[in-house]
Amino acid sequence: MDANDVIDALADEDTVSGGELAERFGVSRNAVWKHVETLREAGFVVESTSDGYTLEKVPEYGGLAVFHRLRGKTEYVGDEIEYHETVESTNDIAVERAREGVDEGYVVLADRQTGGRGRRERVWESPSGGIWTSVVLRPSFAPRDASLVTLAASVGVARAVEEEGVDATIKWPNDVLVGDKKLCGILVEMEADAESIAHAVVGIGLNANAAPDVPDASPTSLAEHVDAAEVDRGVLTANLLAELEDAYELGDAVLDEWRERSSTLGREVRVETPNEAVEGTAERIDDTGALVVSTDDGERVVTAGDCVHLR
Ligand code: BT5
Repeated sequence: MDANDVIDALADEDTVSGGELAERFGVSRNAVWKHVETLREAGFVVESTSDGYTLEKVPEYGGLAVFHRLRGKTEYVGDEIEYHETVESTNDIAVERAREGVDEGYVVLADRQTGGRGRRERVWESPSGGIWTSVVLRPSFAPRDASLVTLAASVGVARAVEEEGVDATIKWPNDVLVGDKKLCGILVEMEADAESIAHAVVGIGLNANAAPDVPDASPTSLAEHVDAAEVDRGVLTANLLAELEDAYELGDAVLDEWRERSSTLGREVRVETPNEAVEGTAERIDDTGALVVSTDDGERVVTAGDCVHLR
């Protein structure tokens, strides 16, 4: 039994006594009380009367708050959410947990990162107010289809943003944009051998309530595009995790939805790969997620790089 079980019980029933919970989970009343205290420390208001415990208020953010909002929306993503106020990088922690053997769907969430990472060791600004999270997945598909994880993540984020009433598009490979500004970046880190993927850590950074100052980029936050003064990060994170699981479950069918949501296809682009820059029209993505660019010298297939939308 843990605090998540108490959340489940209190969310389903108006009032539950400590004795009943103790019996249900085969633990002592004192153990139940300790879990209730954990909830209170996390900002839950739990009334205690002679009839038992009643959940009066759920805090806006935190691991348990997101767990509460996620109930019933997923099969396995978010069953366990490790929350920290401040971390260097949620991806670092999630990779460590994945190596330790946590189950698929384990989530690391932080209010703020001091060493957030982008691709190619770039800095990801992660002040308080954003959503900084990493999910451990254990894909059963072959390593050559690994990019499906990345594509699914961007589709999941775009859907969750849409549920806030904001149109988002995906810039190849997996930036989520509002207009032409970057709302969200995704960093997937995998460990695989020739036959199978041991784990994939999907790191998602979404500027919810504040767009940090990034001199070399033009970030935006979701708050800039909604009517309310603030985005409810608890609700948004829960929706995001639910949509991530759903998009991931699509397997290669996610390619079609990615194409529909893409603002890159059909555009003039410059893709900077580690070795060169490829300029032309973004024609399509192939079944491995690679971008096919039609250039003056014919078609080029780009598997990784930074894409700039030219016009
Ligand atoms: C990405 O890299 O877009 C992937 C970002 C992944 C961040 C998440 S947060 C949770 C998890 N834990 C981590 O440590 N990382 C993941 P890339 O495509 O390389 O873009 C990086 C570039 O985006 C930087 O060089 C800046 O120009 C710009 N940038 C930095 N912070 C930003 C922000 N908060 N919003 C928008 N753009 C930003």
